[in-house]
Amino acid sequence: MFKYTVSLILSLFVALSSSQAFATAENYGLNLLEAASPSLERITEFHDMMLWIISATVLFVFALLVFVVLRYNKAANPKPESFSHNVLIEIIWTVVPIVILIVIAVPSFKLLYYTDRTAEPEMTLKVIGHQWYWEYEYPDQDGISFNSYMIPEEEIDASKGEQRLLSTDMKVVLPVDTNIQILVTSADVIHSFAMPALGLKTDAMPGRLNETWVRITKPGVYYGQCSELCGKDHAYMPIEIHAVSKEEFVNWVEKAKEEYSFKIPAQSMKIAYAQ
Ligand SMILES: [Cu+2]
Repeated sequence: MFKYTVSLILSLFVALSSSQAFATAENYGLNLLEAASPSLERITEFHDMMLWIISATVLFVFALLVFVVLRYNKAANPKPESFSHNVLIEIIWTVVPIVILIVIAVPSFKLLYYTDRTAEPEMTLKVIGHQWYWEYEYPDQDGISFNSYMIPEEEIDASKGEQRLLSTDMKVVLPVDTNIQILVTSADVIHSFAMPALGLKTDAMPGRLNETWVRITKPGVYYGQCSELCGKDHAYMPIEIHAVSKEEFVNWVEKAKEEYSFKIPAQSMKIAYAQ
């Protein structure tokens, strides 16, 4: 038991001290993913600040409880005082929480408006949730459009770095250091477009166009999942984003225009041919 506890504590320590694997969750990981967008950088800062405030509050209340239990129990304090009000202390325990809430609210609202939308989008990605896959459109790149399905577990090729339940057949390719407006909607039920390493989570509502934005700071592969319970295959509609340099993106667009720039997505064609 002791050995187990020590190894658990050690593994927690290692998980806390070592930085996270890039853009993917790791076993027993505790912190947020390494930030790959200014939004997640700010979310992480806010999270860290909140952790201090929460920890201090919990410790203070706990210490107060211990003090009251020890100092004012029946044995230590046989004759209780008869007063039940103290104006000064009542003002303090009203004003202090209000100040703490203001300290939290100001950066919270700033962050909310920062992540809400970007003033100057350089391109747009439209994301449409379906039961159970994602459809992507690039309206600024001649309407490149495709569907993206999860790669089934038995077809996962680990040598290519593919991840079970996360890799998709069609990847979303986006340029780094570009303000990208993301429009999110749904064709059927409510889904949620979520990318933890980019600090994104926006509901995909049928009949509504929600907006968010991202600026990816590091090239790499990023994974996300639908984060709104949307039916039986909710767990099987991951999102895979490949962030590449601007030049690589231009090259990809040229190729993608020829391959996917028609209104019937490739997968539907496959199904149509099969029938
Ligand atoms: Cu979904």
